[in-house]
Amino acid sequence: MISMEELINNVVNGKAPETENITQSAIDDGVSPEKILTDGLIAAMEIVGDKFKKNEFYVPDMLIAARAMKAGLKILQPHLTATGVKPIGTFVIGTVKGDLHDIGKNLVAMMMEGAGFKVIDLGVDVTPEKFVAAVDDHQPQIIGMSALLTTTMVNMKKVIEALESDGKRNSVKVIVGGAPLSRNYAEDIGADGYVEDAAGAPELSKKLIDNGN
Ligand code: B1M
Repeated sequence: MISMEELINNVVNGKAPETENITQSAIDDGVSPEKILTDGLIAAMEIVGDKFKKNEFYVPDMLIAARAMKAGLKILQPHLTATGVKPIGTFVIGTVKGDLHDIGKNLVAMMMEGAGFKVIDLGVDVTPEKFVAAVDDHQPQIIGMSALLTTTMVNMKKVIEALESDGKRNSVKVIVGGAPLSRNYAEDIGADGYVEDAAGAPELSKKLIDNGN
């Protein structure tokens, strides 16, 4: 039986092929995808972050750990997302300008897809102009923004302001998330909702769509 400790060690040490194999073995052993995600992959990134803070890890170490985590996520993806479901709405997501962290954003995208949303992923380092253009192009019900840095979370407000000055703010709900954020911060910048983890994004989005009708 695969242990979560083994999975964590391989992610922390940036071993992508091993992470992929262990994730697959855990699935084969009947471990739930949610447990593998939370107690394995996400737990590993917390350790990586702590090591970075203590100067035991540097940027390249974070990068290879992220690559290993993504290898595990690739195996988990089909187990976390449903297929063939008629879209219940369109969701545009991106990591805000200046920010290159994409694992949390990718997870939110996966969860939303799994819940039956059509997902348009704008990627990382997304400018306010790109978010506004995506509203024109895709007419989403919800926009999601992710930020992992205290220096970039301020750019979420700029997106909301850009939507306002373009007359689009009332046509779309905005949800935000990411480690440095809080519910208060989300309210302060005028977002419609905040969720602490990716798993909460579909429920919040459905609630916002229902309230909007
Ligand atoms: Co960076 N990094 N990083 N990093 N990195 C953090 C975020 C940091 C906390 C590390 C630390 O100091 N302990 C720190 C930020 C400090 C701060 O501002 N408070 C930091 C720093 C400083 C930096 C650089 C500035 C380092 C440097 O260059 N000196 C640099 C910035 C680059 C840039 O973006 N411009 C940098 C670079 C990088 C890498 C590129 C090397 C790499 C990212 C690779 C990638 O994403 N492809 C990286 C990594 C891997 C991390 C840590 C270790 C892990 C992040 C992660 O993927 N976590 C991170 C430390 C940590 O978080 N423990 C750290 C797992 C992921 C699942 O969690 O993204 O939080 P997270 O998503 C969560 C929730 O936040 C939520 O759902 C997820 C859980 O279900 N969520 C949402 C996220 N977005 C959401 C949106 C929603 C809803 C929920 O709705 C729309």
